[in-house]
Amino acid sequence: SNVVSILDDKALGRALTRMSYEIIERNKGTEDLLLAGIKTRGVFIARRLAEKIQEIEGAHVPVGELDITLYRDDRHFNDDREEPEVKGQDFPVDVQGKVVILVDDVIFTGRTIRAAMDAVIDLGRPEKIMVASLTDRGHREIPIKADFVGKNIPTSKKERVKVSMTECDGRDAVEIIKA
Ligand code: 3GP
Ligand code: 5GP
Ligand code: MG
Repeated sequence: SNVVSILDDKALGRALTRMSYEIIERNKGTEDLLLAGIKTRGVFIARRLAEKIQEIEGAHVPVGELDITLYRDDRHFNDDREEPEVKGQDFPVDVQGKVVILVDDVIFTGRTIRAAMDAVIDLGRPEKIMVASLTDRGHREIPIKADFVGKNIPTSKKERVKVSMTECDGRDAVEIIKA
């Protein structure tokens, strides 16, 4: 088959639980944390992390949303591709002085995270920006790394990582779609 299962619902849940503990440990608690989910699935992942942090620490961590999309779908096959574009943001609190954790489902070239960093810095001066991604498929084109990763997935450039979240896909799963 051209579909390979990487994480089932239980494994995906455990990965998010581990990431939640790592976020708390690295920040010595939850003070000044702000999770910024990148639409679409990054927002659901950010909300799940916030729920788990609430269960673990009994602390409320606000979740904001960043809407970053590309001009074209074929960018990965086009040398003349365009950069990710920030369409908007919705933050419940000021980013000033906050530890802003950008949250996405897949990190690939790193260009989406770069655009997200620009958008956050435009809003104010965060104390720190960190990156959490459910998966890292490699192939970075700029020097950006994720601080918290659910699963590293070595891929070829032609393969696709399929992330399904119950909130929008009816189930939790990570799969590789072979080219
Ligand atoms: P997301 O909004 O939840 O991240 O880009 C729109 C959707 O297409 C994304 O959902 C993502 O899951 C999916 N997708 C699959 N392959 C790619 C890719 O190579 N680039 C981008 N930008 N999106 C991809
Ligand atoms: P980057 O900007 O790092 O190249 O890609 C990050 C964004 O592109 C993520 O938000 C993700 O939605 C999308 N993306 C890139 N490659 C994949 C992939 O293989 N699968 C999925 N689901 N999304 C991808
Ligand atoms: Mg994404």
